[in-house]
Amino acid sequence: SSTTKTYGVTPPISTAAPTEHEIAMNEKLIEELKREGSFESEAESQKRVQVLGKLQSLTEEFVKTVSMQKGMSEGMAADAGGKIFTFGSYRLGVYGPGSDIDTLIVVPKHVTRENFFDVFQKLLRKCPELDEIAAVPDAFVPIIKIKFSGISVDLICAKLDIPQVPLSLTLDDKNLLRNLDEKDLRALNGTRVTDEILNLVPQTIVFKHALRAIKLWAKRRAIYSNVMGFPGGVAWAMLVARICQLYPNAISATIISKFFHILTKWSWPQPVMLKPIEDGPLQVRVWNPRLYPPDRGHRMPIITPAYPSMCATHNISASTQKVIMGELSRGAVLMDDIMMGKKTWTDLFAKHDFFFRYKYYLAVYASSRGTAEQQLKWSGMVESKIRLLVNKLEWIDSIELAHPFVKEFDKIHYCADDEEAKRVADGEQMEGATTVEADLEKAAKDEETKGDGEKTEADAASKDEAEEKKKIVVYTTTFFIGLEIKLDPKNKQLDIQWPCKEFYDTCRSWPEYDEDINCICVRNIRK
Ligand code: 3AT
Ligand code: MN
Ligand code: MN
Repeated sequence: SSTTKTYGVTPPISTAAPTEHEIAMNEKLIEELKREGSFESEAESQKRVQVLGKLQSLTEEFVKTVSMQKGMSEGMAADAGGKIFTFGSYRLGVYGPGSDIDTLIVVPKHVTRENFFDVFQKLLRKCPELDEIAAVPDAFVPIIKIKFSGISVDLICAKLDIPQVPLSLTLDDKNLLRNLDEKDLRALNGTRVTDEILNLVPQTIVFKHALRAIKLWAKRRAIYSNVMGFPGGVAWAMLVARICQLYPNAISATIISKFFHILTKWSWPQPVMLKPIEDGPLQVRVWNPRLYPPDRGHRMPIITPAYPSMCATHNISASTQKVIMGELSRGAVLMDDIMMGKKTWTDLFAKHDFFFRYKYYLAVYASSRGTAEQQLKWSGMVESKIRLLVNKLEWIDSIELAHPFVKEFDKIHYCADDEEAKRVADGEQMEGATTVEADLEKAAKDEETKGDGEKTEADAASKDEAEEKKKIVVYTTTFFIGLEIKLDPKNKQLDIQWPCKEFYDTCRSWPEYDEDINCICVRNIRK
């Protein structure tokens, strides 16, 4: 079906229908996506639908229980309702076999977040389908993570200022946001943004297949990670959606080709938007570079469509922008060859060469002498600061590019004594133990052999019995940064003391930092 409606902030570039050749290329694309394991089986998808059905019933039971506890009659309590929504890859229709279901539970005003962690959690624990459960009530977005009938589900909760939440409720009305606290607003945002994106694309199927391809490409090229300063899932979705708006009748293969060509020529920092930015009823900031100086610093702004609009790519730095633009150019060249039959889709999805591309690398070692849990928290905190280190490195004259790798590498070491533990934590060279060079090489190998975006089990440095008897356990997480250097011929020294010092100070100012447990250090490697 062809459409002439205008989607987005400018008229379409072309409303042409696909050619036979484009249709054939599209079929090849779907075949390739299937080969890559992008789609889940029909049976598995059915299971997801059943899980969601069960979660909807549990939500109604939850709201009813709390309502009756608060003195409502059974009839009124049942009418209080409760409804689940989804967001993330499941809602966008781009989920694969390993994806979770990101689920939002919306409750009426008399049901609290405390009730969610108490009453709802108890209901979940009574279900025979429940395999695992972990509640994180003090997270930025409070969450219950479960495995249910073998499927991972992220559950978040939002309370609206209305007495009843009927099944017919939609979340598009921005007046629903009145009188909510920040946590409720954050919980609602994911669903409101994904719903809007889907409403703003001309053909959902075309969008979904194109987004599957772009996500696969971005993961393979190692440019998919919001924390590390690349676009994340929502940002990539909005970019694909914008191209769909510009070619409303095109097929996915064409959208992908246009994606690379349009985005390489885009006059950044002109923002990518799916609709005009709206004003609304809250006292909150809406993205506006004319009003807010920090918004002027966004290099590749991609703006969320739901009120209050925000920039989904504020983490992009000068370096990661260069890397992204390089990948987009590669894509544009390849797409021309693919469309002409000189290359195939497989070539587009080829793996990155991060570990071979640079002569200089930095290895950031975050380590704990303690429990795996302590290391998880510490390394997560350090990960969130890598961008700051990258920004500081960019200030050094001789550093042309500081390219953070999107994934970290975990290891467990069994050490005989204090001295060994200290050296391991520092990523120091020593006989029989780890060296930075060896770690880099191992990371390169791991990347070649492992699947996309898969987080792997921490490697034990040594597994034989004698080693395991060693008393001290040290967990290390290593982050790599590739450096492009242009050394001053008069002063052939690379001095990164200042950025590292600043980075150490930031990490060590973490409230839970304990110098007997946590260690942070940066080492450089010249290949
Ligand atoms: P998968 O198919 O699940 O791998 P996804 O795009 O659904 O891909 P996630 O489930 O990790 O990815 O995230 C879904 C959304 O949840 C994306 C973002 O809006 C929100 N989100 C994820 N992680 C965080 C976080 N740490 N803080 C805030 N929001 C988050
Ligand atoms: Mn998800
Ligand atoms: Mn999730």
